[in-house]
Amino acid sequence: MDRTVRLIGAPMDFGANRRGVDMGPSAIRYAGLGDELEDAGVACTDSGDLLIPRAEERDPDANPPSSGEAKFLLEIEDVCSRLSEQVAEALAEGTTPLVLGGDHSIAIGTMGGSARDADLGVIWFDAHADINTPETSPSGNVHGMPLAAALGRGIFEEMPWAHAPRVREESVAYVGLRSIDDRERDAIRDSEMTAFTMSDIDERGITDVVEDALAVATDETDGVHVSLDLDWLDPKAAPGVGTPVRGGVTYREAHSALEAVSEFDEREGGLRSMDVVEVNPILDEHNETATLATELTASAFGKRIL
Ligand code: Z70
Ligand code: MN
Ligand code: MN
Ligand code: MN
Repeated sequence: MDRTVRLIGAPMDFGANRRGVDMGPSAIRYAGLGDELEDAGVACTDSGDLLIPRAEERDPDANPPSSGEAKFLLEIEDVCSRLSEQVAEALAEGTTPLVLGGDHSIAIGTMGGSARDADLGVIWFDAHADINTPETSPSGNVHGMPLAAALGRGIFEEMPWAHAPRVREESVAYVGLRSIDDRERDAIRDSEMTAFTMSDIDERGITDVVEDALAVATDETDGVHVSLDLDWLDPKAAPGVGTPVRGGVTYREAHSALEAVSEFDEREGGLRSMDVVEVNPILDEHNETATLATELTASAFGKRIL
């Protein structure tokens, strides 16, 4: 396939309460992402990193009262607005944006740019639902809110910068949920989103679940955004994440899932954008989690054993 992937680093940790994910883009590049992608048969260009202020220089609570309890929301707005421009530009130039996080709040920018000129389906590989709003969040951490922001839920309705204009609830599928707040559970039940939990994977196997998720995300859309939070995996496979949650997918299941993404892509040409988030090199062991992030990304873009 003639594809050029454009790497965009977003070394931002404003959305998480554990420092360290700002080093994710370096760790992932150091693990050899460019070479892995070339092995997968795609060309790769690198736009470098977005410039991000240091959290130490900022006041997490310097938000207008209208933004509620969301820490560093002004900084996140600034970074995600710039990211959204770069993602839209990459697509306009015929390349596929691959955004390296950073915490999961960067997905607000990726989806915003990717859904500007296309109806976008979303597959959310994550232990967490990330559907809190500033009103429902127990922590105030925006990495628990990016899907709510993109969909304009709650107070985010009044923040157009956060919206992914052409993502509909019906086109969003979660895969691998296992840590959901009560109010998030209610939000999912009252929504049109599709949620596959770890129990679904236990019962049906990863391949079937991912096929169903792809069917949801491709139905009446122009392309799919894949958001890969490394805490989706079991901490045994991915120790270097801010909030490890036991009972996640295995190394093999993760590979099959992302290979299924690329097989669909070969059939329909529909992987439009991707982000890889929440790698925390400070908590990692010998860059294992960044290396895994690299391998899984290569799988999504078509790398095979044989
Ligand atoms: C919880 C919250 C969370 C990580 C997202 C946790 C959110 N639901 N944690 N990603 N690692 O605070 O909103
Ligand atoms: Mn997440
Ligand atoms: Mn998560
Ligand atoms: Mn692979």
